[in-house]
Amino acid sequence: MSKSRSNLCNARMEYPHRLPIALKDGLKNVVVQKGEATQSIADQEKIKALFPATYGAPAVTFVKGEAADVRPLTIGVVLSGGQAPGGHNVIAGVYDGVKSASSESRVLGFLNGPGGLVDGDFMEISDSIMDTHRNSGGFDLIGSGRTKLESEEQFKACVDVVNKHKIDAIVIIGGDDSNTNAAVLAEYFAVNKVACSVLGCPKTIDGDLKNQYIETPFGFDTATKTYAALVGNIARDAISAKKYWHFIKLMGRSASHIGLEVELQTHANICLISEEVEAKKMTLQEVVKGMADIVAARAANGKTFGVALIPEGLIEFIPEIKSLISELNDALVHVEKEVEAAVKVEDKVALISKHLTPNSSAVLAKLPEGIQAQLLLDRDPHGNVQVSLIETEKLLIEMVKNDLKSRDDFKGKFKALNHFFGYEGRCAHPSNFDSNYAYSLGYSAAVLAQNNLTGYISSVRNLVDDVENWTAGGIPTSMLMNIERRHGQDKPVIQKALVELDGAAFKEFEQNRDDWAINDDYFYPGAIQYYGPTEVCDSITETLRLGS
Ligand code: FBP
Repeated sequence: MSKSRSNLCNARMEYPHRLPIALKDGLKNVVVQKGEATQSIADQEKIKALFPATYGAPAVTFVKGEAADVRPLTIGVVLSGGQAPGGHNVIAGVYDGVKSASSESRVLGFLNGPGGLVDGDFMEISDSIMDTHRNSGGFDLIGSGRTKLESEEQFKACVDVVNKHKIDAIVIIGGDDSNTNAAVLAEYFAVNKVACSVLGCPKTIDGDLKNQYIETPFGFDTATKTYAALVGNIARDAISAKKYWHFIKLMGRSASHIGLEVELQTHANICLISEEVEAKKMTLQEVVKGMADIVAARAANGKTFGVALIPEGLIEFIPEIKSLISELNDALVHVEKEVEAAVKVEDKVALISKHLTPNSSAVLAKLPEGIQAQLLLDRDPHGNVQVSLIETEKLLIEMVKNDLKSRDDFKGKFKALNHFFGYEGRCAHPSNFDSNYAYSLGYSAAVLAQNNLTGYISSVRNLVDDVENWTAGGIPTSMLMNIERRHGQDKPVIQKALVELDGAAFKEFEQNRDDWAINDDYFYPGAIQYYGPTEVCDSITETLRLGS
């Protein structure tokens, strides 16, 4: 990174990331306290059978004390899945952690995701490389990827790499699918007596990797603050110009955590929550009618403008489309090649429809051609529909327009613009919160490695308090797992944490949404503040503050 390029970049490298009190004096002065044995979130018997060597281990907490076995460690780090602000700080935490145990410790960064681990493709991290990436956004230091680790061949290749380079631990920094990779690899190593720990760190802007031990994944704080700044700017433009409705799709995959958090930070007029749509079994037409009612009510008050937030995964939660997607996932396993080879969308639809129930086939037929094509696209390597490519915001604008046209009593104007905020937030410089949090997660992974724990994910808690009072430790990754259908098969995967409709964050939105829909109570949070008054710079997300 060139010194002359950006002052903020340079200034951020100097930001003194902070640690919880238990970790402050380095690995020589941390000991592990073991808690109760754990179990998986669901499907306990099946998960136990699939993870016999790593299942049920206790959650652990770190406390100050003289560590018994401190030795130089060689740790391999992998960045996996979508970018999230703070990734470089996890590596910095691992690096500083193992170096605090011994200056002979080494950190190897595997290139471009789990594929780099399989291929033995890595770079060694040095002081100077590390120092030019501290507190910076992006995953460009070593790159990322979405390779799924599942074949015997891949596992054997990992064993060879680990043995060849005498690696003591692999730390996989990723979301639900990547940490599933980590759990499966940990189990393989444990069963095959490979003396190398496999650990995870909870990363994802989506906010859906959490339980009582993981209060939030890193990246969510910065990404939501970045989107909230943009949404606030748009709201202010809307209320200034008074001529457009802005339909904004927000990244976040299945769960609506990002949409809900941005709504709480900005008070946009409409915010759809996919989990509510599913719980109320709403059809697409009902979702559209609800939006059109708000547009019409505002128009009746002379307000022909507004802001609507749409979660990226909405379409997957509309019950009829959810069933369609699940049938498509199973059917595509059999006719993927033929569907791919067909040039026209109508031919693709005709081919796949033969494998669908009459209901799903009818639902698919009614969707606009663009959405049909997007639903038939390749799944990602973990079997997920690529919802970021589905243009729900455009679909909703068209449908709301048609709904309003059909109303005799709607005399207003409806001019709508579409936006998609996703990639804009994934590589921002991490906020103070994410800088400290990601660094602490990495440091905790170093402690887990030093204590030969495997199949664990770093857990740093009490995040509503000052950093010093955060508690650090780890939980067995198997705690987060359940069985789900992927690529037409039942697989052990980490369960995505969805928005809880009885949680405090959703309740806060529910109590205020009618007011925010009609009255313009917009908040304009502005850009992320790195330096200045602590109540501004060190603020936490509304989701954490409200407690869900
Ligand atoms: P993960 O953190 O689970 O990898 O996903 C992050 C994410 O940004 C999702 O919100 C989004 O749907 C997806 O990645 C987009 O994937 P890609 O980067 O492959 O376009």
